[in-house]
Amino acid sequence: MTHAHLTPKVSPAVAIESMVNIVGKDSVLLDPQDLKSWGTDWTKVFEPEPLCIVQPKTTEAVSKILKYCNDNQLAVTPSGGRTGLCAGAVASQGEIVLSLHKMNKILDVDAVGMTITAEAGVTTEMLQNAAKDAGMFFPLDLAAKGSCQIGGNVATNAGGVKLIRYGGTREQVLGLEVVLANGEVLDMNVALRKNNSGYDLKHLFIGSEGTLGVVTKVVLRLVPKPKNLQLAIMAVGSFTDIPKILQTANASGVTITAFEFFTQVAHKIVLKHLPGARTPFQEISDYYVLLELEQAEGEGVMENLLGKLFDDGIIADATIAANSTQFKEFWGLRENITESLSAHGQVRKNDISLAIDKLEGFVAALQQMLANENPKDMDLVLFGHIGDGNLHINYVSPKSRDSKDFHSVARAIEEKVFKLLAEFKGSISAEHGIGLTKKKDLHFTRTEREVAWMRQTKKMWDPVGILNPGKIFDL
Ligand code: 2HG
Ligand code: ZN
Repeated sequence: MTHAHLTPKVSPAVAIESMVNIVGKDSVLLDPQDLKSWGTDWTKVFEPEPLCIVQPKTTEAVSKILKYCNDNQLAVTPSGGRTGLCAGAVASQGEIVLSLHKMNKILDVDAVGMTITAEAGVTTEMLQNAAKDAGMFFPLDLAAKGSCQIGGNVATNAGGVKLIRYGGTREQVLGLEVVLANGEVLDMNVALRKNNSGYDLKHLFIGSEGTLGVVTKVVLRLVPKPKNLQLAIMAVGSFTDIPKILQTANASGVTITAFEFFTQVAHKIVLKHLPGARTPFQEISDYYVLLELEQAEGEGVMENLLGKLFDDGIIADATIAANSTQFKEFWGLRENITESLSAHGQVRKNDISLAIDKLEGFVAALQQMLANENPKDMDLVLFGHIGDGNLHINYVSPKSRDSKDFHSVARAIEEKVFKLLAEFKGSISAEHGIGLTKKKDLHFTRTEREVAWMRQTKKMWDPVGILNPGKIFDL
């Protein structure tokens, strides 16, 4: 299988041999098991079928690989930690998977300029640890941090749990080195905080899902270590109270570092599947909010805020993490939702966003719509980075249910959700991207003219169309 617009000029065997000539035998994987696991991401709905997996160790090798593929019209799927949730790194049509995981060196930590420079295959957690060792903080934080790689974070403009305080990946990137489809190495690597000298091209590659170039090196900003972090988990009776908590917290002048929520059903599923998980509450509640904030030593900022929320009747119950073990436990109740849902059943995912002031109206309309639908054998699990207006909706059915039937029922509801979302001017993807799974829904969020300009942009940077073909939109 190949992509319709690409007619390879060489046979598969010759293409593989050429890859071996560039990176060596040890760095080209052909074993069926390897093809299966390196050819897919966490989406798991497409059958992986890559031609081979190539693992270069240098930018120069990436350049040679892309030049060869461009000259010979071979499709390439760039690959990071493969933790994506919309099939952006899936190779199901004979693509060459270009894995950056052997380019995994931290090149520099600058404590004065507060920057860190790394190759694309470095994991997010390695960056966090390196920043910590140097007395600073790398603020990108997501549940997949142990596996996902900074090149993939950049390519998908990953969001995560600290976006409310520090911004997403885009806000952390100061410089990039990118290899273009024709093999040209584009150096946009100057680590300046201010640089208004013409178009800032690096931003085009951030969030482009590997369709415009391959990220090989990244310069990121670091920030001072946050002050003494406080974490509270709150039980809330109605969704409408959640924006009120945010509003009260903002009005009291605290520095929020995370504001997450999940529903009762999400909580129950985590308690069932996460070994050792416990609920901090006596009574079950419809919604839970996790609030993390900074406070100076000895200040009672969190206590005061919770006191006010109780007095105003906004929250029903709350607990503050008393030590680092509890801190991890509370975060675990949120961060393990995705894995617990996968263990629990078959899952279809939405990752939507709305302006904060539209959240309440949208969720009320959504709940009304779902009450009318009342789908059999299906839970709709809501959670997410609600402080940024990012709502994850997961449709979950028992594993025993026929998968086709599950997806067709879930799809019918999903379409209604997207239509409603468009009325509220929201986005069908807040942070996970479009990849393969959400291509057909791009029109809910982007105008025809926007997509036309996206296509023009793609044609300019990758005229042959070898880079991650079929992702975001078809050519
Ligand atoms: C999270 O916020 C991730 O935990 C995954 O973005 C969300 O599984 C999901 O839908
Ligand atoms: Zn998320």
